[in-house]
Amino acid sequence: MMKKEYTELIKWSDRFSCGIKLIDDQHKELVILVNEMFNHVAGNEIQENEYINEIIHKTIKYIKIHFVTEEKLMLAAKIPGYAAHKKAHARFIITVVDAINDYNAGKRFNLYAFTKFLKEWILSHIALMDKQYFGQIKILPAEKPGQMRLAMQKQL
Ligand code: FEA
Repeated sequence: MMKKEYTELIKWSDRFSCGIKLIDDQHKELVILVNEMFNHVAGNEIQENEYINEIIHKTIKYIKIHFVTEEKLMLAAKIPGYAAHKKAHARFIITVVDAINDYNAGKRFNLYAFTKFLKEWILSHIALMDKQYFGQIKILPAEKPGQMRLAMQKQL
């Protein structure tokens, strides 16, 4: 049997970079996850359930770490737009939690739809909203990048 070629649904590029390594590194993890999901080859029912549980676990872990990281840095930077950005995160979390709850209630987990949802989030939120928000940090007055560094050190 021919081995399926690995295709990058999303290729990481500068287009996604917000200029802060800590955040970019976390975003890269989501890009890797989406590419993995896109390349997943379905197995039997037991293997599929295991795979879906693994995806759910990785997504929850990502959400817990990433949004806390971003929101802490945003608060430290004191740039306008925090509330709207946090709301966008909350909407994303609700969609993910709804999909997980449906799955736990016995509905089929639509891997294709979930992959597409995450891909669209990367193209909209990461490439636009995160980039725009964290891009402002580069043009902050002198004392603010210092605050950012402090906040980032606490994160690490
Ligand atoms: Fe504002 Fe970052 O959040 N992106 N993710 N996921």
